[in-house]
Amino acid sequence: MTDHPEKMNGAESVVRSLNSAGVDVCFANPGTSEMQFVDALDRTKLMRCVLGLSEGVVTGAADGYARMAEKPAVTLLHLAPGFANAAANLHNARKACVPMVNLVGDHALRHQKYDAPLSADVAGACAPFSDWVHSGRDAGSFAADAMEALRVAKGAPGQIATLIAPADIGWDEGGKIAAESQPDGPVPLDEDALNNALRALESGEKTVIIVANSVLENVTALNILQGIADKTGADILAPTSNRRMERGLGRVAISKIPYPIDAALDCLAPYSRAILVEAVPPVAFFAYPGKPSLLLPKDCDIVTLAGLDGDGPNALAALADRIGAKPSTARNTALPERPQAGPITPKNIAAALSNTFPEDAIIVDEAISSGGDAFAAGDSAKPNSWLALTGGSIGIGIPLSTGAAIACPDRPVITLQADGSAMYTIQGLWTQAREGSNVTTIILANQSYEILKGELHNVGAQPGADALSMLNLDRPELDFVALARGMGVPGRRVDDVRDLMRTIEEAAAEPGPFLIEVMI
Ligand SMILES: Cc1ncc(C[n+]2csc(CCOP(=O)(O)OP(=O)(O)O)c2C)c(N)n1
Repeated sequence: MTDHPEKMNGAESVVRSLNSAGVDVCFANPGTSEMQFVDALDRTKLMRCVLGLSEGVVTGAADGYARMAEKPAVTLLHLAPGFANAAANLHNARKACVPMVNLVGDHALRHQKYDAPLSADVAGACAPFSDWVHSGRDAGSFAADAMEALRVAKGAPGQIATLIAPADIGWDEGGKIAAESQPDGPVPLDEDALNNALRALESGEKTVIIVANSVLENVTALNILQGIADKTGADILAPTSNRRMERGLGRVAISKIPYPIDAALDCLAPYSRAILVEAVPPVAFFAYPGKPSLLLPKDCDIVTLAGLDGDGPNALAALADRIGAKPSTARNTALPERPQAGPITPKNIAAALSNTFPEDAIIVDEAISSGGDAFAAGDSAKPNSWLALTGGSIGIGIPLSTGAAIACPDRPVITLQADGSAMYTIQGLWTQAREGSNVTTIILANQSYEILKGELHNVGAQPGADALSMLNLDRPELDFVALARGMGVPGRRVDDVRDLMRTIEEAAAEPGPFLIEVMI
């Protein structure tokens, strides 16, 4: 810690200013151009520094942290190549409107013209994965830049703000503490939209209310929403992928629009009216020959009651008020029977999981092709927070759990993790071991890129040996228990459903991480 504030360097002014605004964790994978940050973090001891052994772990963990801590996460990354490794999970965070500030190191300003080995267009690399990119110019204004990044990140909706940090402005003296400033609040409710939503509900036509983002995280808003549905007969749906849903016994159960294109079209076909609350018109993940891109019927009348930048819970409260709907007290109470011994199948997996998820668990869902069957477990389990892959960029599950566990050390975290996706960021297990996180990773080991087999069929292909060899992961066979052990995480392989349930219960009750490899 410096005794002479006038001698404080730029990096320290950033660390101190961010901390004074409530930032106390930094997810990092630093290099030489970030050493002044490493030094400032060490000297000030104001933040918990969490090391990820690849940048995809860093940004995925930051995302999980922000989703659960309900405040911005901060990352420290190494120039354009480090950022490139970080980008896939930043993409997921951006789709989820997660608030995040990235500090991305760059060469010292005077060094940039020489095209040194790690030189590249840092701003260009950051742009597609950030809502805001800015490069620091001098030590004296560096902390003010960081506070502007924080302000942007905290806006409605949450944003990805990337501040490029040339090495010399971090090590130069003259850093000045900067104060926090007010983020942009949500866009106020539009009275016309409210009237149009009311008209849709009173039309007598088949109406769906599609809700996302903060509505799904807010139990009170969900009760109000269910009250509106009860009073008007409207249906409720959530998008296919959501950053966080508050689910479980005693809470309103919300169905999602299915992922497979035909199921999604069938699900939305009945509606001639749709009301969107913190949501956009649903679009298919991919285009397919002869199938539409937009999922609602062509002639469906769509009202945006609150956009992504709106306040969904407030909009629903206003709507309920106008139609005189009371919050629903109807409760979801059905726990399925505990499965008997036998193989783990698509039929018994939801019952097995819902009977074993502990109270107040955080469930991270990167189950991919098993996701459709596993999803039901969240409604019949004890109350839980359910976090999903939001941008379709696989390799998020293990990092997301790691960050969620850091945000909520007293809550057990369970990861439903498809095997192929696990391999993108498997080294996140090491961070879980090092941080002593209570995360149980359930690897759904079908030894293939199973979902892509269906996608091959969807484009009309007849798979031959070469196609299948690009989709099978059994040559050589992955041994997840051995991989986990190598990173300090104990584990077990199971193939019996009763064994699975017992192992989840034991692992979640013990502190520290554990991995269960489920052969399906
Ligand atoms: C970053 C990224 N790379 C590649 C893909 C394409 N992709 C989508 S699903 C998938 C395979 C998923 O396999 P796995 O995780 O084992 O789940 P399963 O389908 O077997 O349940 C791949 C490679 C992607 N979505 N994101």
